[in-house]
Amino acid sequence: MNDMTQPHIVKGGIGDSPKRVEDRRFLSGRGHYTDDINRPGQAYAVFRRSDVAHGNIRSIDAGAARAMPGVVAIFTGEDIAKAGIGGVPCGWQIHSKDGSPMVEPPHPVLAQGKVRYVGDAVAMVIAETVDQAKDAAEALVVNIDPLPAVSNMVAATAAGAPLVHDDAKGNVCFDWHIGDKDAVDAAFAKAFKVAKIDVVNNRLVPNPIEPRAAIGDFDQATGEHTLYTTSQNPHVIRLLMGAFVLQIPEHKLRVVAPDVGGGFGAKIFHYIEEAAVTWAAAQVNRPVKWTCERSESFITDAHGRDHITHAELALAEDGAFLGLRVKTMANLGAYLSTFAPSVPTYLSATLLAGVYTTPAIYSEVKAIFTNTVPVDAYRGAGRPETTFLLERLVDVAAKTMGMDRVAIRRRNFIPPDAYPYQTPVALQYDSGNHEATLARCMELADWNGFEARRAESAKRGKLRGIGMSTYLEACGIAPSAVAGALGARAGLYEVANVKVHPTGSVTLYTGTHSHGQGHETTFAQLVADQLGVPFEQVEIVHGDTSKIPFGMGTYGSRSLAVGGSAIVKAVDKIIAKGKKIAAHLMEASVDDIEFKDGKFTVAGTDKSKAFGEIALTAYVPHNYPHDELEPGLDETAFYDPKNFTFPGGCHICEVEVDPDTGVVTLLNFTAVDDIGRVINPMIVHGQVHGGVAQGIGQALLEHAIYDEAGQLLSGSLMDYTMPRADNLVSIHVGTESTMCTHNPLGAKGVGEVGAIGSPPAVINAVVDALRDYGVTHVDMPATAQKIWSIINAASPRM
Ligand code: MCN
Repeated sequence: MNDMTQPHIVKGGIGDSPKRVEDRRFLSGRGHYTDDINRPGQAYAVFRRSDVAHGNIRSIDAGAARAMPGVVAIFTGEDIAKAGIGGVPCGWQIHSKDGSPMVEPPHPVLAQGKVRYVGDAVAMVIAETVDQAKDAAEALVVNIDPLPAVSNMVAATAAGAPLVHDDAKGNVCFDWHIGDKDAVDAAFAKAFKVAKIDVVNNRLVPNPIEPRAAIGDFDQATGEHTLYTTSQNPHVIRLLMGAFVLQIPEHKLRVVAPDVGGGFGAKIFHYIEEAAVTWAAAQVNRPVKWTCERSESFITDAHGRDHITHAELALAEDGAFLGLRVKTMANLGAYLSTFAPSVPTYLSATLLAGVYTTPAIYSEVKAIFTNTVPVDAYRGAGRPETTFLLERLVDVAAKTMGMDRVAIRRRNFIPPDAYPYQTPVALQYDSGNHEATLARCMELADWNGFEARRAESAKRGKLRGIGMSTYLEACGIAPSAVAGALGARAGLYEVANVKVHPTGSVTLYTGTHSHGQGHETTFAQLVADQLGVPFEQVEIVHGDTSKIPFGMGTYGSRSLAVGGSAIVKAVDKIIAKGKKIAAHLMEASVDDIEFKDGKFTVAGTDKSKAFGEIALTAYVPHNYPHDELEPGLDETAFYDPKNFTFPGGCHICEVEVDPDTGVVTLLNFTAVDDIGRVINPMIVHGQVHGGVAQGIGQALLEHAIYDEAGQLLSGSLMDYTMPRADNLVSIHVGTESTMCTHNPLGAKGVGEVGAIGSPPAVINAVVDALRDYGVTHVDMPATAQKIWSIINAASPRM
């Protein structure tokens, strides 16, 4: 393979920061999103949804609604059942401690018999216009006998709690564990001190700018179905929907995910609406379009996080971590979403070593059904939860031991020469240098000058705090063998098809999907750099199953490390074929042909052929050895990574708390991340900025709150606070690279690091600001009301 690890920056190549190619259309209003697509003769779907969290459907009377103007069709769960349509499947299977498989209730496309959360779809109305469909949906007479609901994990696991699914006793989906319990018990038996913490990882609503949308289209003449959908994952949607839900053979099902206005994880999954419009289009023989409204998104897009964890850390007299014991309850909501079981388990508990040499770790996870929207991966998925837990616990451990927060981290860091490092919880990290990222971040954030700044704030009556997190995450999901062993129902390799056109321009077809990450730019840089063609001559195509051989989509910061490596592999094949053509043209041995800077040269001579000439020869093959070489220059490669990639780093946050109001103001945020080789520094900085903004949102503002009856109280942007510009600060970003050792790029993922590293840095800063009040922990979000109450409870102000 190409040696990609030697830095050599050319214009538009690796390491350069050309402006994002895609921004021309986004900034000039020419983005083309699912809702911009209109098919001739299309009708509109609206879903009637349950307004109770739990209940038996007694009857649905569609008589009057059917007679309303413009109504084309009305379907209920009974129609879906009659048509033999399966439930939406889960992509992972987890086994409980006793070996029994997780309880996996089918998620029907439209509710059958029972509703299980507010937002559960009970009927689909199709009409000539959206308004007509809405009116008819409202006119449906839906009789639901309400049942007692469980809207949080404490209620769901209480004795005698109502069951969300009859076969999930105690509402437990699975009860899983990892690590060596005996070794951990032994570590605690010899501990000098034990640090303990209880943490609630707050439930989040994803809120991408573009709400979900889906259009089903059916061509009676060919029997072909097309689904246009806002998805990060078109091939996997085709696989799940075609094979499991609608039983449509893949060659008759095309899934197109055009421009997507942000996903943050919420658009990885296969949702019931996608299957519903695809099926309905064939029933009514017209395209059927559904566009989600914002309030509907709140109660139908998979939510994120929602873990409750108790953890204990055994410490030696010198501050060494001896053992870690963790117990987590994870809310899965009412049904299993596509990736849900993997989030609290393999994406979370396997990271419990963090950046530390803790020799013994044991973790238990109980996954719980509740009468709430399904919960699944949200930017970082499992890794923010573990990082928050660990980095808060390490601060508590420092306090327990009377040690400095930096010193205790340094005492326990995995040293650079210990890599590759085998953790006690399955993962083997390939590279990292935690001291380097820590030192650089402390310098950029002026950690050592903090106490003077705190004294200055005190003079103004403000409480100033500083906090850090030193994190590591696993991304580049995933080696197929590992994913398979961990319960994934598909391997997670990636595909690239590189087509060189006769005049030397290139189209790259990739199985990943860009929905804000800038792949059209960075992937073009990759190809341009390797082939020595101008960056502007490379075009990237993604998001259409009819154009791309296969793909596993974009999530888990996998696109560069896995998809980019597939690109390198395909380009290597192009170069190998180009060398054969060049050898033929220059009457030399293939072994003597070198390829560099867009030229094929006979080694040791000045004889060379430009890449464009070879491309033309490949397609217009006069004097071509047809017995040895097929015409064309078009190669496909599949890349299955050997391991995850392990980005890490240090984030430092500085805040000021107003003791009179409890308002937390961010003063400074610094992130130094190790993401291996960087393709486009500007895009990488943007990814870190975006991720940190999301982490700050979780730490200070966002919270999905259900009442006891299962109503989402924070179900609109009036009640659910997304971070706005004035909640943020200018974020200082640095990179400090150790190369990934197992992919040809040396690159690690960056898409989630900001959301993973930042929440504990913010809360550690808030707790530090409150140090004089004896506060040891603050659950997220650290709202003004919460902080004001803490301050007033600690020392009532008159
Ligand atoms: N990159 C780079 N050098 C590196 C690593 C990455 O130049 N060493 C570039 C990549 O080429 C790519 C971008 O940075 O252009 C992100 O790459 P990567 O880390 O591979 O992440 P993915 O492209 O797979 O994106 C997924 C990740 C996830 S999981 C979520 S969630 C997320 C995110 O990216 N959602 C986003 N970033 C988002 N950004 C936007 N604007 N919108 C979302 O919905």
